[in-house]
Amino acid sequence: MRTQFIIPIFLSFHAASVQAFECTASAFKGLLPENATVNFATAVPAGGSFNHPSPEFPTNDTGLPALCAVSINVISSPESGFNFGLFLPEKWNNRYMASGNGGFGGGINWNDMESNVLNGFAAVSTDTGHLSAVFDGSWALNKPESIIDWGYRALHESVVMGKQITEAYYNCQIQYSYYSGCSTGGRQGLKEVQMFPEDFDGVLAGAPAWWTSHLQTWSLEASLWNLPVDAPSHIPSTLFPVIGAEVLKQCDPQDGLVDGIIQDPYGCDFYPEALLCTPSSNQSSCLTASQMKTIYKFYRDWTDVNDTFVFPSYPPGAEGQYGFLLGTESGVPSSLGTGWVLNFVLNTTADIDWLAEFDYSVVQLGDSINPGYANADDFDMSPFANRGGKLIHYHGLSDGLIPTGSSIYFHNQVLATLIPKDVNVPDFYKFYLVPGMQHCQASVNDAPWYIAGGNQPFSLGPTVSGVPGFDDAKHNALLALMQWVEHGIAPEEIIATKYVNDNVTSGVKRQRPLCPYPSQARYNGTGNPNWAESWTCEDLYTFSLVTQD
Ligand SMILES: *[C@@H]1O[C@H](CO)[C@@H](O)[C@H](O)[C@H]1NC(C)=O
Ligand SMILES: *[C@@H]1O[C@H](CO)[C@@H](O)[C@H](O)[C@H]1NC(C)=O
Ligand SMILES: *[C@@H]1O[C@H](CO)[C@@H](O)[C@H](O)[C@H]1NC(C)=O
Ligand SMILES: *[C@@H]1O[C@H](CO)[C@@H](O)[C@H](O)[C@H]1NC(C)=O
Ligand SMILES: *[C@@H]1O[C@H](CO)[C@@H](O)[C@H](O)[C@H]1NC(C)=O
Ligand SMILES: *[C@@H]1O[C@H](CO)[C@@H](O)[C@H](O)[C@H]1NC(C)=O
Ligand SMILES: *[C@@H]1O[C@H](CO)[C@@H](O)[C@H](O)[C@H]1NC(C)=O
Ligand SMILES: [Ca+2]
Repeated sequence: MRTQFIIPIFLSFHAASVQAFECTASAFKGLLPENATVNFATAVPAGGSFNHPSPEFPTNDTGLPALCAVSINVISSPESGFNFGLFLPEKWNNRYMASGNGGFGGGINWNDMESNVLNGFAAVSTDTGHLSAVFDGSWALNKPESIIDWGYRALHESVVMGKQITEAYYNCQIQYSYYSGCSTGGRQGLKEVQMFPEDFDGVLAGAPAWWTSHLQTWSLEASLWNLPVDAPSHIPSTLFPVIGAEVLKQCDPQDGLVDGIIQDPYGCDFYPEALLCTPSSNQSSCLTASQMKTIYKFYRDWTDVNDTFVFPSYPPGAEGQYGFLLGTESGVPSSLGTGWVLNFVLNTTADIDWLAEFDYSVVQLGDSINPGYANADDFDMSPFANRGGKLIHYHGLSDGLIPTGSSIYFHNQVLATLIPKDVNVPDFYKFYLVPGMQHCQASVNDAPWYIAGGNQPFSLGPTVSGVPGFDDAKHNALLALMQWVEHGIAPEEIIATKYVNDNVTSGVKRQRPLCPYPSQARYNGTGNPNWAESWTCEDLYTFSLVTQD
């Protein structure tokens, strides 16, 4: 039988104190400093909808609990400003929760705010100072102040002002403050930990786009490896599933169980030459020797002039999603790369011949400018650790947008920075890899991925919150974080869930533990592999030395 872990639920729906004022714009106005104005304040009844779609978050909220929805505009410089939103629920759990954004997108994340307000949090999010879709960076052209808002300022200022408004509204202090976000949202969380360690007691950061100046240029470089489309080395996107099938065939069994899931893709000994065309091969499902050279680039770290490490590779197993960047049939490289170089670094609308003109010097220029101070690369997170802050970081191992290796690299840099300072890193920072999970959510071959991280609940439906059926600190990464912050109980394994067809009403397909890095889940050889208890976290790096003599 499935073990039910009995963990106290901390989300007590404590009735809030008497409200100090009504949910009207004029009531909020009195609380604001001179640089801020109220866009609106609207009472939403229980079961109500909230329709403020943006290019980044086009989906409306439905089935909300009774709350006060507030939107505030803040002037951040003579030429820039941002908006933030608050959901202040009638039944408040005395906690505050901020959500993040994605890519270059701009919009208040009312969607994740709904997931959070359903659990009783006072929820906050910012549009980061502009409106745009996730892949569109054109807003940044010659807007250095807006880039700073996107880089870190809008979130921090929103969090601080939002806290003051929340405490005034309930006439009661916030007990704990949290953050949860993925992708750019993960970067925003790490940036907060590094620059403003007082803002949050706990941060849940997924698939962080933390190394902006290298990640965006890697997106461009990886596109260019597969261009031009008429080069013999070009791999058409119709071959990606063929490569993915060969990766799965080779790497799935190497973890000890053939189940469609690659537990350790970077540890897989992948032999791509198995894909080479022979004269008798089906010529539409094999690779030429020229195409093989492109494959080698995909699965190797990007190193450049003087063997400098620039960025890690995709993990084998991300082929289902890497078409986002490499499906370059149009001949146009990824806008995640070109959009950043043009609008954030070079400040130009010039028509650039990327194959001829892009090289490592652009990465170096981006590093030296560090637009908006967006890079979350201050690995000395000891101020956050010293104030008792807790960080949970996770990344899918089939992420085809942000190579998982960049999170591994981040984690290792933190160790290299803090171990010599005698900081016990696992006391404040836990890192989890999620086998089979794609970018932030969803997975290949029904791999368990759901831990109620940033973006995840809303992706399963507007009224989904927590981990339906298993809403405890063993399965819900946010509850694990809260238990760590509020009760000092550190998470070890976190059990990820896959619902049948990602439909929470259809029951559970599989569950499997995610293990604190570098340990990995191993099938214990007996028991139903779809059950978490048939798996054990093994520390593969603990071994005893055998000495000769
Ligand atoms: C969201 O609400 C807006 C404003 O009421 C409406 O125009 C739009 O059609 C809604 N979108 C969806 C997907 O329902
Ligand atoms: C707005 O004004 C307040 C109060 O003076 C200040 O603390 C805050 O930093 C300002 N926000 C921005 C974005 O300039
Ligand atoms: C050749 O490979 C393609 C792509 O995988 C597949 O659709 C097709 O059915 C194969 N043809 C034969 C004769 O097996
Ligand atoms: C590569 O190394 C050479 C010799 O040390 C140095 O002059 C050059 O600046 C280096 N190039 C880069 C891009 O770092
Ligand atoms: C682009 O603009 C930013 C902000 O004004 C500046 O720091 C940067 O140096 C500019 N880039 C170039 C290549 O001049
Ligand atoms: C989820 O499953 C339920 C019941 O099986 C069904 O009614 C519902 O339409 C499904 N939802 C989606 C989004 O497919
Ligand atoms: C393996 O899993 C089975 C079924 O869940 C369980 O009964 C057994 O104790 C486990 N064995 C080990 C060695 O952990
Ligand atoms: Ca496997």
